[in-house]
Amino acid sequence: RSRCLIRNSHTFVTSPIFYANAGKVRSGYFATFPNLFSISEPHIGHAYTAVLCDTAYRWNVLKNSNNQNSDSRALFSIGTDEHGSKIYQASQLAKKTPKEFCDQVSSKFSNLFENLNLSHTHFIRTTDSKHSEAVQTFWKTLSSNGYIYKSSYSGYYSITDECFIPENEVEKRNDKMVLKTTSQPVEWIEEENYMFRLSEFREKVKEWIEKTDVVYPVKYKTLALDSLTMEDDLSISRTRSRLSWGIPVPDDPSQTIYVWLDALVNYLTVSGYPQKQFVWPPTCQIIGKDITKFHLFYWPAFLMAANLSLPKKVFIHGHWLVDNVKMSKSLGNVVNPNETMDKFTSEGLRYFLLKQGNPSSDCSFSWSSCLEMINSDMVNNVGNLVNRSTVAKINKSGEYPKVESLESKVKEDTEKLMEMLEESYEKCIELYNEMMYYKVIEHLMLIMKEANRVFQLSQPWKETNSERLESVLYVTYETIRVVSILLQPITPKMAAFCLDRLGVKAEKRGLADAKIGCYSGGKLGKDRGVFIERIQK
Ligand code: ME8
Repeated sequence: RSRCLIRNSHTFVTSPIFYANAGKVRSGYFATFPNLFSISEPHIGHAYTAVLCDTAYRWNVLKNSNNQNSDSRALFSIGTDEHGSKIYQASQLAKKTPKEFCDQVSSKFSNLFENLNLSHTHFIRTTDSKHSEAVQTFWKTLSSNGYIYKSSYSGYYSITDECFIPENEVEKRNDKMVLKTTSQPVEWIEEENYMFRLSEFREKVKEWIEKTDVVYPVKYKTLALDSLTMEDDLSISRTRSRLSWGIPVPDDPSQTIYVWLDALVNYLTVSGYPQKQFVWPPTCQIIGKDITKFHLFYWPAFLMAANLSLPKKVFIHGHWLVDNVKMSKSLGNVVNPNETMDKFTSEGLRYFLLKQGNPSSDCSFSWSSCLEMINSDMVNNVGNLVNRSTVAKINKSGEYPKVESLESKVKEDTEKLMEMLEESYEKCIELYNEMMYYKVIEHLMLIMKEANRVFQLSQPWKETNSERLESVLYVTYETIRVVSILLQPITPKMAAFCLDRLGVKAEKRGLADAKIGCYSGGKLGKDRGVFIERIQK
């Protein structure tokens, strides 16, 4: 069947799908979960991945608000990864059927995403029937293109990571074979199953990683290239008697499809595949560094084998620690994002994760730095200025003034601020495109700081000269307006609150409006008090 792919300038951002037991052990940072915190709760690292994806997506939508001709199709997918031995075992421990167990954990993730105010267009579960259909069609394509064969396979398998482990990465400890790096047990598997001709793609994938700028930030190129070294062909099925919780191989129900093949195809399922038309390829796939091999070796190899185009960008991020130490059961320090939001609000948590989160390194969560950051940036730097400059006592007419030329004293005082504002448009576009959100925030907060300084210096509450007062208010509102428009992908609710207060209409919040002087003024919006109260220790 011929397929018509859509290859225009669509936006298609993907998040990894989260294991429905939420408890993967990650290179030393996350051991198992503490008693207080059940094994099936999403944690702060998951919240970070999700918020990063949401901001990438919101940025692309904002950017395209400038471009009338751009393809309006915009997809953002996220969801839960529900098949495999690990989930099956977790369901047994919880004394539930695998489906009941997955329903419960999956809804915890979808609640978290709602609380975080994510704007995803697709929430996928790998137990959806539409997904089984996509996986089986994809399998048949790989098979008819000659990349699948049957063979007897033997090797070590890690259930925690759901992948095969080469012999040089395991060792015997207390009579048990374990992974050298994480001490997780591995099991020996010997069975007939289906193999994918992965080795045929190694060179092509290597060239793709080396010659394009698909891997971002660039420092992760080495990690991506290192992950290409070890594999021979890849076993892509298990006998059904050993693994029944998964999608059956088409035309051979005695075998179950390997969970990573199943999971990776989720990106195709949400695109509309295997229908005639589907949105392809993803424009930005965001992943944590621990799943690099799967996304930058297996995935492009599968796509090449199926004659489908490769993702345009794969963005990799580091891991979260707590107070600079690993989260672990013994330390009892795993951070639950819902508890964090109870204290700091969802916008507060989004803001903290994106400001503290430098994708190129591991990041540290701390309650005290979260509190300080929110109080100093969101409450003081942004919130206070919005309130102080809009109160009726200072702005008696309730108008957003339109000033053609600034009063001379104000002009002098705001020279630096105006310069910063003028630069901010290009600068933020560049930083957003690089997905360096913490730098966007730093940049915008410096502008707000300068606006606060000027406001304080001008003492508008004492001002009797109306021209001067109008000029100060004008510059202050322009700063808040431009900064808020540019903050929309990061803290959408706070940005909307500020823009509402200034009376800026919804259709005047596009990227093109984020320039000083392009607003025609008007009535301020209602005074709705403060956006976020000072957070107490
Ligand atoms: O790997 N800090 O699922 P997962 C930052 N189902 N990010 C973290 C983190 C931490 N401490 N812990 C986890 C899987 N993550 C597969 C994906 S996609 C086809 C299948 C991130 O629930 C992790 O890096 O173990 C990954 O990107 C995401 O959460 C899901 O992890």
